[in-house]
Amino acid sequence: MNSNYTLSQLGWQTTFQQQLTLDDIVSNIIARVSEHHRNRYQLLTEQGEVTLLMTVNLPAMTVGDWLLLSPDHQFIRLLTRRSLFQRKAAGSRVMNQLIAANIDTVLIVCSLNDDFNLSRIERYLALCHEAQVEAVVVLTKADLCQGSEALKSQVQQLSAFLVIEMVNALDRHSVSVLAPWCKAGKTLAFMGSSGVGKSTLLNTLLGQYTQLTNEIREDDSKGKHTTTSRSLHLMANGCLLVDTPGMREIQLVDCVTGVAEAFAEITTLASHCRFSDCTHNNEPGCQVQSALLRGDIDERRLLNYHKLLREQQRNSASVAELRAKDKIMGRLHHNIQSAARKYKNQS
Ligand SMILES: Nc1nc2c(ncn2[C@@H]2O[C@H](COP(=O)(O)OP(=O)(O)OP(=O)(O)O)[C@@H](O)[C@H]2O)c(=O)[nH]1
Ligand SMILES: [Mg+2]
Ligand SMILES: [Zn+2]
Repeated sequence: MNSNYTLSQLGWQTTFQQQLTLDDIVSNIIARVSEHHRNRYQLLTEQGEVTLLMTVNLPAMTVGDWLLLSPDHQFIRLLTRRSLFQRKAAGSRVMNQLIAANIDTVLIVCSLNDDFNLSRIERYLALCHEAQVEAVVVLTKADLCQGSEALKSQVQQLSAFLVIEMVNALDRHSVSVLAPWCKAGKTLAFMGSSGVGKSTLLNTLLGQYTQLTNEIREDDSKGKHTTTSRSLHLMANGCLLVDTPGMREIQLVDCVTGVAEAFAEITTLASHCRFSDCTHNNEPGCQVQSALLRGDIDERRLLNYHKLLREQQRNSASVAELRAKDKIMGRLHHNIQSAARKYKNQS
């Protein structure tokens, strides 16, 4: 990415400005994370591109973050985020992994082929609600699908308020339905499974083949995990786009509010159950079960609600436990260090 941009072109907003002193502005450099690699961050500043190597002293950061650098490009501090997306890191580790920060709108990308999955959309919606970020569902591969309207109405049933667009991500004219969100200074992020067309959408919006794309597997319509890192790109009209790798699993962590809001009608019903600790399984006076029996709520949706709530509880507990252990280890390390210093001074 060419890096001679002004701060407002990079998506600077007043909430960040308010966090700076006059001295910060005069003496230091403001930077935005544009790429997140295994051992370094790529940053964009008004003076050009800067590479920041990862060290233990740096806080966890992600694409979209704003930070302050000294004139010699040393990290000073991370600015408070407007929004943050995170998940439990894949595999057995119980740490959370940052996905993107300071996003204005998330495009939840889902294809209309065999990979179409309502429960996965609900999962992303929970993440968006938790981060308090507007979400738009983008259904791709409309050109390859016969029954696209029926699938769209299934998504609409998740929430009457949900904004859904159907596109052929390869076609500029078709993708122009996203124009209302592609505004100068706004940062949009694409999220969704591998192979759904996130990078294709981004390339079409940019008007150039910037991000590598790859055909999906023929046998099961799954993607090949073509994009492997997160990156920020600038559209000609000044809108900023974040491409993310398709995630095999986006396990929720610290997302209780997000789940409650993504399943608002179930949450409302649950608040009217006879028992305040109702598990909505078979308790008397359970409004959720009654609604299910009446056919007012869908069984798949209810099962997904239970699943996501349980998942986020389990992950949040493990992450909290790990943080507490880290804190104890940190304190222990500190005590050993100061004891060693004392000993050294005495001897
Ligand atoms: N016909 C058609 N093909 C599409 C559409 N969107 C994406 N594709 C194709 O789907 C394949 C996968 O697209 P990518 O953009 O690489 O998918 P991705 O979501 O970025 O995948 P990862 O980087 O692996 O997460 C490519 O061959 C695209 O050309 C669409 O709307 N219509
Ligand atoms: Mg991609
Ligand atoms: Zn109940």
